[in-house]
Amino acid sequence: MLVILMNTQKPDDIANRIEILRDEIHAHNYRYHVLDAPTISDAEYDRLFQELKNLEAEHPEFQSLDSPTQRVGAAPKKEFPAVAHSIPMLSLDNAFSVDSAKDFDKRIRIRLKTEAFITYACEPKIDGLAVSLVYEQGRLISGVTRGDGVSGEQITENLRTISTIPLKLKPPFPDVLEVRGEVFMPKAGFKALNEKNALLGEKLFVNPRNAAAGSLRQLDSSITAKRPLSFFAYGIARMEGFSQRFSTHSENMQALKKWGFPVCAENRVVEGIEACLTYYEQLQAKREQLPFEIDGVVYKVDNIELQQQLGFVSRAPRWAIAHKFAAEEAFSELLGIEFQVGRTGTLTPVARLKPVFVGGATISNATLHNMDEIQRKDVRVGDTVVVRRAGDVIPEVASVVLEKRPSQTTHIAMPKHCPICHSDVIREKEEAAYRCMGGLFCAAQQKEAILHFSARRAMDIDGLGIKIVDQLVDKKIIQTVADLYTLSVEQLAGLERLGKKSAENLVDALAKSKETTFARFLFSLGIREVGEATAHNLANHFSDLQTLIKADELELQQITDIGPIVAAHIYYFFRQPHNLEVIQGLLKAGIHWQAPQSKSVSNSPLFGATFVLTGTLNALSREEAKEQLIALGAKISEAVSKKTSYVVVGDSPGSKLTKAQSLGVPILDQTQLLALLEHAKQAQSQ
Ligand code: 5U1
Repeated sequence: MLVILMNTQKPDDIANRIEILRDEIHAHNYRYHVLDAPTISDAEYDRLFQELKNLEAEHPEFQSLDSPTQRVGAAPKKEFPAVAHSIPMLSLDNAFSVDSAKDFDKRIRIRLKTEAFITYACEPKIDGLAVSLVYEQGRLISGVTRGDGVSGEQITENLRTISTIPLKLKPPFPDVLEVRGEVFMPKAGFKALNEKNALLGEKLFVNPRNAAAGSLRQLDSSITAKRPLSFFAYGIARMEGFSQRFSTHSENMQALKKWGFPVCAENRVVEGIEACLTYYEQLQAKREQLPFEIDGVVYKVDNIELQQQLGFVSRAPRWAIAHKFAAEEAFSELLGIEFQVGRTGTLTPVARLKPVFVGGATISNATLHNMDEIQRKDVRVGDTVVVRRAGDVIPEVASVVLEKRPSQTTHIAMPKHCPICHSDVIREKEEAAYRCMGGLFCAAQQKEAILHFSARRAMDIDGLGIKIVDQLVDKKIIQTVADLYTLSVEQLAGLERLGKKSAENLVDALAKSKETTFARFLFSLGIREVGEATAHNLANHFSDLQTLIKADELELQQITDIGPIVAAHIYYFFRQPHNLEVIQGLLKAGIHWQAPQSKSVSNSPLFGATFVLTGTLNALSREEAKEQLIALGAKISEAVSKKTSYVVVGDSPGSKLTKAQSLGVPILDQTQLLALLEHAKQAQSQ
């Protein structure tokens, strides 16, 4: 029976009752959400919850962040603060075939000098978002996204709203505990959320992962609280002040369960790689029936001492691997073709398909890459085609089912005129691509040029998305990137779906973008074949813009990585009066950057050294690495050659690593790069 406390009670009694209610409700939450085995009715639960809410409202002095009432969300935030992880959040290497999974096992046994079977912990790879949770004295005090692995965004309030994440641990627990795991949206919750959103005419999510990501990134945690999110713990990153030590990963998982964390029931411990492969097959067969999306399985060496012996390569452990499921495929009908016009005028054929569910999302468009591909695959409108989707990559038409070809099909031809601006479409010599010759007269190219200009790695104009650019160009408010800087709050606030506040923010972002670097500015111009690395090399070589504009093709070819084709693109870009006008407009609008400090650069020990970066960098972003290296007088190259001074290797490096090894070029991991940058900065400042 429930006892409703009256206000006449003494503060100690009230505090005790609040504590009892919290513990009881936490226990019921755990039984309901984690064990799926409730022991009281919904009505009884609601009564307990209401009593606690009333007491907390009457006695705010006893309010606590780990109360179950706090799961409803906190006041909206302005932004998520960035916080460094105390221990980096590692990523996993991938195996896409049985052979590479076997190679993983072989590498481990060679390193450990053993022929014996390795004991592996096998787990589903949940398709969600990795987070890190920190508990002090058993209470959740911080929750952070993976971010770049070194630091992430503090989203504690949002994570508190997830019913399967414990706010308080079950004793006995360590003084400090840092837990890693995955937040995800179960399939049923995703379906219900999209059905509700469809009824309300709100945005539909593409798949459960995107829905989970969108829900976690809400600045208003009361919105997150309404989203059906869940969590599985998959590792302990840090444990302090606990008498027990665990010698295996599976023991860690058992301890996490005891402290109240949900741990996936599909986890198994097996002996040897063949047993891992059997687990993979079994889980793949079960994949459709699982209540959550998975994209593969993870194998981890179970013994923690062996994990320590194996260590890491850059940011991935040598003792674990994600064995990914093959790309998903489905049949669909090719209803038609549209040609999309890109930034440089390239026309890409896009297949319009009868909607089909594949790889966790409904697909109605897929790329056909280019005309050569269409011919090679002999794709025709009316065909039944195989649509393939792997991870986050753009879905593609993989092949045609010739046996199902109807008697009436239509061959696909490249249009002679641009579908957007009706200018001529030309195939340039020795190129696979066809291009619209409309240049910046073409609205599609204008839009792409503006989006490229404003991208994070270019001028970094926050809040200028495709919907706004579409309206600005379609309504002929702007035509070039220079026009962006003439926009007023009133003009922007007049656009659909853009309130006054967002319009003000966008004008602020435009003003902020005016302070940039020479390299970013050059990259943002969208000169053909001038990516970030080439833009950096140009900025490093030329002391100012006017000297670059005047440079001839031969001079341009003296610069690292610039051959005759790229040199010609740069040369002709600066010979177009229209481009010079746009540049003039941008400078007049106030875009500026600091001139290079060549004297101090020549003091730098990295002056003149050539770096190639490969793989994903976590310790600092690729952009930051490049900017710092350039500032220290180094050059960035895309290709490894005997002349390369260093190759910096991040996660999942490409063939550049193998090339560097074969040429004997020194290889740096990210920690070594940081040390080198530090050393060079010190030397430069002396
Ligand atoms: N199940 C599972 N997913 N997952 C992802 N375990 C697991 N472990 C990970 C990651 C990134 O990393 C540790 C091996 C460090």
